[in-house]
Amino acid sequence: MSHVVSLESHAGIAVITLDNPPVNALSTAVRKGLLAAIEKADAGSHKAIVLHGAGRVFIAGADIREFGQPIEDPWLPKVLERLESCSIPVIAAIHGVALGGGLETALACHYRIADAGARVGLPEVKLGILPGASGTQRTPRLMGVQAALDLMVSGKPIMSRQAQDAGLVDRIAEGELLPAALKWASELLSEGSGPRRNSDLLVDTSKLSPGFFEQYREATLKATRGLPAPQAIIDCVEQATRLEFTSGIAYERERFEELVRSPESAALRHAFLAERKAAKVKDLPADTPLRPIASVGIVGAGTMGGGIAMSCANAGIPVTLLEINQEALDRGLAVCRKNYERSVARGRFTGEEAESFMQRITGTTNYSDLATADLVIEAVFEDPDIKKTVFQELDKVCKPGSILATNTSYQDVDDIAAVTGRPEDVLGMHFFSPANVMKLLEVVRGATTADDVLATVMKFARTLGKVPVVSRVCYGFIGNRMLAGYFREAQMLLLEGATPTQVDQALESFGMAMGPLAVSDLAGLDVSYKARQAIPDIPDHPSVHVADQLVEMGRLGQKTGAGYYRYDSATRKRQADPEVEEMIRAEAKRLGMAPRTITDSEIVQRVIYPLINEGARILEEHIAQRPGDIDIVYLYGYGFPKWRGGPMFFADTVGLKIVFERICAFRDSLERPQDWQPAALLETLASQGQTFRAYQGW
Ligand code: HSC
Repeated sequence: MSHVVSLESHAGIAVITLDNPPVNALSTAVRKGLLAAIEKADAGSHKAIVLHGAGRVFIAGADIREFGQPIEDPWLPKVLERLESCSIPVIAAIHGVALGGGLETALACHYRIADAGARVGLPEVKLGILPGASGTQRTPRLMGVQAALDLMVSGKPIMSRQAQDAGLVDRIAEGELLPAALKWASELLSEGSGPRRNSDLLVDTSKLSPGFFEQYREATLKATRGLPAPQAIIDCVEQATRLEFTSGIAYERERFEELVRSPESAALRHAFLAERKAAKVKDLPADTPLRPIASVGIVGAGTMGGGIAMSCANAGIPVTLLEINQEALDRGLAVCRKNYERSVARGRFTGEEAESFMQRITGTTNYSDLATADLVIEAVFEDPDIKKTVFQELDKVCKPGSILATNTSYQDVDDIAAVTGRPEDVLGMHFFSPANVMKLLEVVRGATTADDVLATVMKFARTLGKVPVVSRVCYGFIGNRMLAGYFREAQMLLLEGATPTQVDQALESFGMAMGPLAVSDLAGLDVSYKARQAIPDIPDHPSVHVADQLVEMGRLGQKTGAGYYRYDSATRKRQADPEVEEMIRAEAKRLGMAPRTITDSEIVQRVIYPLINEGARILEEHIAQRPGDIDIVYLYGYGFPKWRGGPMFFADTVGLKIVFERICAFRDSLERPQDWQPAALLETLASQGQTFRAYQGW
């Protein structure tokens, strides 16, 4: 029929197979092929149709890469209308996943059978859009208003049994799916059951309380920070309760088209594709061999080591956790246990699951117990000499071929590798705290890291459920290196006249999960203070004066109940503190800086543009592979709002020329021009009218 859709006959039943690897996305070719196959099957001598997918899934949805371009005919809603109108029964056979347009396709079929392990869902909201091929109109007809809203507003898939209970799936296949679907088709035919169109159903509104939609809207608005897609989904479902099917579809189409053009959707689609791209290393051949990782050793049972151990244990990997003495080891293991207990109390794991995870973590104080580990991750104190000593020990005891990783946030991975006799087996694995929760993993590729070591760790990161991004070696790698300017400007703004509350609120309104000063209080102001004290002859920079004084006043942040803010001991809620504001004014006066009124928009530019500028330098120096990789680091490790796509994507939406000119204006108007030198790459792209999106990197 077509290279992506085939039609075969099985004893009078037409089997239409979609074969568009890797996930049977509904690209133009698939839609064309499917429409042609439906027409042929319906017009011929077939008695029923079974629709299924080749490969690992039924259909993962519309082809995300086609959004943002003119949609070619036939549109999916048209294909599905034709599918539903078939004069013979059509059965969807679902395995793997039926997501987005994939589930909408299944819902347009007359009957649905699924594998017990299949998942179905409408995750469009995560891409800033709504189900645009009848999903908002069909789901409330089949599963009721509340359940349909929950499915679409959360975007979370459900298992096929849950879908069966909810009315989305009719049967769970026993044994192999396709034979079960064919058998069911024969049964339906022998019973005389014909097409069953859910567009003929009415939405049941009998159980809806008065004001239901208003209440749902309000609750969603708070939970989704006012993003447009969830609200549009609610509007569509409300219309489904009022309009007949075809008018509901027309309304859904209108709202879909509005959303697909929105900047939020463009950013979320970018984030989806950039995340998958980041997992690929440009110069590694696809067939690079992988080393097996069946066991992991971790050196250091502190916050990071314990978190990494839990992350491995949760993924089914046995861990040996090493500490310097029994007391420190017991403390580390007790923290892991407590964290698991907390997860059980929150309902994240069952008690048995938590116990089985804990069983996978074995403690030791003896390096020789790490001898057989396939991967050892060092997570000791951030001191280069201590780290080097650990690597010398590991080099002595670990079997040949085991991968040795450092969880350093700043140190030179090449220097660490050089103390071993096997620098090719060494690389950085920079986890983010808490390591059992945070998804980002910066994989630091040293100058001598072997290809198979890098490829193995990239794959292993996915096994842990992490989002890996490759960074070359530099101080702070991608994420922390960029932070320097971000924090510098947040602190300079205080001296120039802004309050901590104003700075943090401006950035939180921009969408950051937490403002930079509140983040500093959370992390502990003493951490960076000690790091500064440890650098001999560190040049004085006024930006750290306030932070230094806070530490010297005993205000270390949340842990002491006071930092930039004062914290309520029960709720941990932050409150502005006049004592701090007075100290800031006194310090500014001492430095001869007169306070001025600063707008929220200047605050955002002053704090976010240094991220973009440093990101451009990181690209120039080939530290990051692509602008999208930098975005992923910020989305998954630093609380940058996903709906803005990351700092580099955000720069494109502002326009690189505008960003560049503003950076130059800050250079020319602020006291420290050396802090605002524009990156050469930014200047080049701005002058060429280019975007980071189009920049291919190295
Ligand atoms: C949608 O369906 C909108 C509808 O309502 C229709 C609207 C029509 C309106 C018409 C006009 C009115 N497209 O994640 P993985 C690629 S929106 C293209 O690493 P896994 C992915 O990029 C869509 N490509 O694998 C990667 O490519 P690479 C709603 C897609 O096993 C490869 O597949 N659906 C794609 O960890 C492997 O992906 C979704 O949001 C797609 N839809 O997870 C589902 N989906 O090899 C999104 C995947 O080149 N997808 N790719 O790197 C997923 O959640 C996951 O990919 C899976 C697989 C769970 C499917």
